[in-house]
Amino acid sequence: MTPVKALNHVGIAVRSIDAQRSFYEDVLGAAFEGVELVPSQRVRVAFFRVHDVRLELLEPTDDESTVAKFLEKRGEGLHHLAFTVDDIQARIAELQSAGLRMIDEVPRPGAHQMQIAFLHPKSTFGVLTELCQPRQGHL
Ligand code: CMX
Repeated sequence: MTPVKALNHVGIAVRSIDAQRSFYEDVLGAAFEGVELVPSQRVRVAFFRVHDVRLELLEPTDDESTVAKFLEKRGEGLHHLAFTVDDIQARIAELQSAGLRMIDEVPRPGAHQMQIAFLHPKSTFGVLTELCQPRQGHL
């Protein structure tokens, strides 16, 4: 199996980005990078950078968002881990042929103009896991 290249970001489900921003920015000293809407995922996402890793706060934009369901079921907290890969389509094929269950069999656009694909938590011992392929030369 081809190893992942790096931990790209940690996803954290939140009810309100505004309520938590000061903790990450002022208490932890992480660099705030901005907020982006990801309509396909029905989330508003805030990014904070700590060296080579981002923290991604995910706030649902409506009740149908998977993050809204997560908050209802489990409350606020860690939501997923995302790993950088080079050739996301090839990695998906490799994981599928090893018998892992993908949520996304075809990569789709995520935040930061990355191509992303999620593995199902039932195949990853309960940790929702994302593969992401950043644009050339970006984190
Ligand atoms: N981490 C671990 N397990 C999770 C989870 C998470 N973040 N979200 C859901 N699950 C678990 C549920 O607890 C449930 O487990 P049990 O069957 O043991 O109760 C199981 O997955 C299925 O959950 P569900 O509520 O029945 O079904 P959902 O409709 O919520 O779908 C999932 C679950 C994982 C398929 C869906 O949340 C998904 O497709 N997630 C990937 C996309 C996503 O999270 N996008 C937001 C991030 C945006 C971004 O980074 O760009």
